Amino acid sequence: FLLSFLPCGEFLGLFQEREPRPGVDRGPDLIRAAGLLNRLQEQGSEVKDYGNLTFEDLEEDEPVGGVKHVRAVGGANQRLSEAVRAVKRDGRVSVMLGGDHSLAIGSIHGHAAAVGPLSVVWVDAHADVNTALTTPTGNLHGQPMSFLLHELRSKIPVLPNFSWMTPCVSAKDLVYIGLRDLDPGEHYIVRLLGAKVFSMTEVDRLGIGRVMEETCDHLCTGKKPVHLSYDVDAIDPAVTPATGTPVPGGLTYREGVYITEQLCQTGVDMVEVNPLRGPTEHAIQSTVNTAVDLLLGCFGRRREGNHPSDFLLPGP
Ligand code: 6HN
Ligand code: MN
Ligand code: MN
Ligand code: MN
Repeated sequence: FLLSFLPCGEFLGLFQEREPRPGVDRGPDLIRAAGLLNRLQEQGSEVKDYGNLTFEDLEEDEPVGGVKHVRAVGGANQRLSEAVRAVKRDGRVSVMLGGDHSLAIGSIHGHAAAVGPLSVVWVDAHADVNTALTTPTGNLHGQPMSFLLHELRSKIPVLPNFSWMTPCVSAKDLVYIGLRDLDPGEHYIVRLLGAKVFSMTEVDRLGIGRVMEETCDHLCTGKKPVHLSYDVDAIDPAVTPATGTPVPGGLTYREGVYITEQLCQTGVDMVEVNPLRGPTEHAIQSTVNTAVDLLLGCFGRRREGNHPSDFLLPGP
């Protein structure tokens, strides 16, 4: 069980191994190997790699009411939360590389502990807001938002290794983009709490330009720091197939990148890159390279081109 790594002038990353679908722990090192740090530095970011967080395997971690790996995931997220808090105290933007999406619990908790109330933009095919009592699979990567939302506090049972955790996000400060595969309980919760949802239907109707305008209006951008939690399965599986729970009909590469260009975030998660789920080497590379491009977009890369502010035009 491990977590990994890297915060920089912008970030932090980590990974985690999970049973039904091993391999997701390899995401961070693949994203590093694809040149993320160099490319961020080339575009002007001062980057510090905080390394991988590693989590010990737990021998005794029986399911709790059907929820799997509760103690391991709870303990891992506690350490992650502290690691992210330290990155924020260093005055940096935190980048957490997963690993699966259950790690957003610690990442968002640590971010909020350091800077106060956050806006959260959750880009995903899934809403990840099942509670421990609504989950049809018992997988914690389908539940992180339920732990984070103030409004669900009374609906979350006491779980081992989660007592450190208190909710830190209000439903009015949450925007979902890319949704297309919700369980009935999740759909009920999202509607009950009134979170802002731009499902793939809204992306089709409005276009990604309007979606991002309305996202920024809704969050009154600038009021609260923004945490961008990006699940690569938000993008269409034709582009990012190497992931645990692919769903057809996703965001195009361009829509995915556009989201990153329009937000100015102080914390980012890039999760669910899983090479063992990629059918071919090309599929894995396409997934990893897309994750890198999304992160570059988060840190100032523009498709029209960029130049350093101190650029000097050479004369003859
Ligand atoms: N992810 N809703 C399903 C569950 O298990 O609760 C799928 C969750 C997928 C999580 O990768 O975004
Ligand atoms: Mn997710
Ligand atoms: Mn997902
Ligand atoms: Mn997953």
